Amino acid sequence: MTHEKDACTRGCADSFDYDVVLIGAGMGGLYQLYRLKEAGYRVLALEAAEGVGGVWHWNRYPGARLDSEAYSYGYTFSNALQEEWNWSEHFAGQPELLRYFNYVADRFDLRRHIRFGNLVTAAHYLEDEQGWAVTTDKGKRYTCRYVIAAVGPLTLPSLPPFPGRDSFAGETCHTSRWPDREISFAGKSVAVIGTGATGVQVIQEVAKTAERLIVFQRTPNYCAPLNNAPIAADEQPTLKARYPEIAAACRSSNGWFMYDTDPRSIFDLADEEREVFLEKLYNDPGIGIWKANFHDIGTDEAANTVVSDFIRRKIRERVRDPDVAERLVPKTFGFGTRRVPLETRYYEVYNQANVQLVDLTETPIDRITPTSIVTTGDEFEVDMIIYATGFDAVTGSFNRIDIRGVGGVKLKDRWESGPSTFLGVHAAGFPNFFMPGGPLASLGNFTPAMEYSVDWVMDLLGYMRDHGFAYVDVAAAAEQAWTDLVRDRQSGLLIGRVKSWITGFNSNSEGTEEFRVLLNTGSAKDYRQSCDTVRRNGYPEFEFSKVESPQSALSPCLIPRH
Ligand code: N01
Repeated sequence: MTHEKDACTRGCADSFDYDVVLIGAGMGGLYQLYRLKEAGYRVLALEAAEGVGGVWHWNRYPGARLDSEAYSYGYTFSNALQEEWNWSEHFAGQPELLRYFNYVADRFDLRRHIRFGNLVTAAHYLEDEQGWAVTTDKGKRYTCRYVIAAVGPLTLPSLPPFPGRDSFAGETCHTSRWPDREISFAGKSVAVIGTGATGVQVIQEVAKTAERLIVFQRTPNYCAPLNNAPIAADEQPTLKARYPEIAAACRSSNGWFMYDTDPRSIFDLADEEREVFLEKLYNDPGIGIWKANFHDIGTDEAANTVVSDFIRRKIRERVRDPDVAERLVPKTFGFGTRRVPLETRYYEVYNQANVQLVDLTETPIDRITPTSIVTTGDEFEVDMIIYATGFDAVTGSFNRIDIRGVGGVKLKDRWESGPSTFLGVHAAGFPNFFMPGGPLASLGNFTPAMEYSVDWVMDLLGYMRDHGFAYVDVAAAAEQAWTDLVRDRQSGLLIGRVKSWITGFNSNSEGTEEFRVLLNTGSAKDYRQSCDTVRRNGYPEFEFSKVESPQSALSPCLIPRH
């Protein structure tokens, strides 16, 4: 175990190596790092990957692409950045996003604060020092006053434990660990397992060149067109003039998107008007069909059925073979109660002669052999298997770290029957530990949501600095009340009754056979209101204290330089 300390050039008396150890240099982590650096904290970011970008670093699979408008997903903290960066498409692809995050890292000189290739394995609270010790898989150990875990909700891949899985002799890829090299599908028989948002994107791409594509589907989804288009050079100025308005819309909407739920009931409209409304959303760019739809489709079965039937009809119109179409039509849950994948000619793929759909509800996968996938109905010889099987979502990225708070209590144990937090950021008994965008926080369009959450953390740190505090913990009662509130909110929504990663399913790991509340699936407006009230009232749910011994005195480095 080696020990490193960032040299403080301003004569700080703190015994910690850093003021803050930040875990993760993805989209949220980079913004957090920028804010900490600007505020004068001595910060070290630890990142498992060899580069920045988080999901956009790992999910390099062909077809990976945004489905929120790029200019609503890009950072808003710097006008200069917004002016300099021109998005080439309304819904940018993974290579462009990765370039963007690398540009941000360089533009704001963030890279020198990041140690890449360091997977954090443990974070232990040091009760005497009121700080933390963080260790990595490279044998490094760092001490700090605060830990900020920006580990992302969709980080840890979920791989089905099919018998014989590792015996497969051909190439195997999980979409979220796609290798950084060109993979050709030409002349190959390729299997894709999984038809979530990722599966849909990768299937569209593989179908273009594979000799044969076999899609193994367990649950069909309600997919809707992305309607992407390039952004012409002469469109940029008009678009950029709208950036402040777009940012404001994201920060005031229900799902952090640039459009908002329609406050009317679906039944306020006559049948023909409703059809025109839905048709428009279906043909508009982006995820408006889900996020700008009538408010009651998320709570009322009858309202939801109208939209579900609309999308079902579209699927049947687009897929030529009626038997295949029926297998692609969701029947056991309503529209928008699972994540709606956005697609580009996804359904037309099933009209191609080189594509075959295997319905795993009829014939489940029995085993994998060195050359094939064997279902209970058939054997499929393949050259390559692509697992688009999702993530151990939200808690997975925390649970893989040995996080211990006061009294050595493990966060993983505390969350055994589901995560419990205050505002998604704080856990009682884990002082000076923050999780921007963590479990039970409000997520949707990720960057605006993360910017809000990071700003929340910075405001709290600023409050502490202003009052000379160096210790903060949230009251257990406040955590419980928030957890109950989020559970209540979810139980009133149709989404809370359907199995998906959002409700804690599909992690292919043990102990996930019951519904869980992982995120604040209620309105982001309510979420912001809750956070704003706590801040405005002076954080009454928190316990603060000043440092107890001169040894652990507040570092002068916590005093901002400007
Ligand atoms: O993961 P998923 P994802 N046997 O969990 C199937 C974001 N995202 O990576 O539905 C057979 O949704 C599983 O089947 P079932 C977005 O938020 C964003 O696709 O559990 N099949 C399902 O079909 C999204 O929601 C973008 O029955 C198995 C699939 O694998 C989130 O990431 C793009 C199986 C997993 O679907 C996760 O999406 C992509 C098994 N044992 C993703 N285990 C953007 O556009 C799992 N499956 C920005």
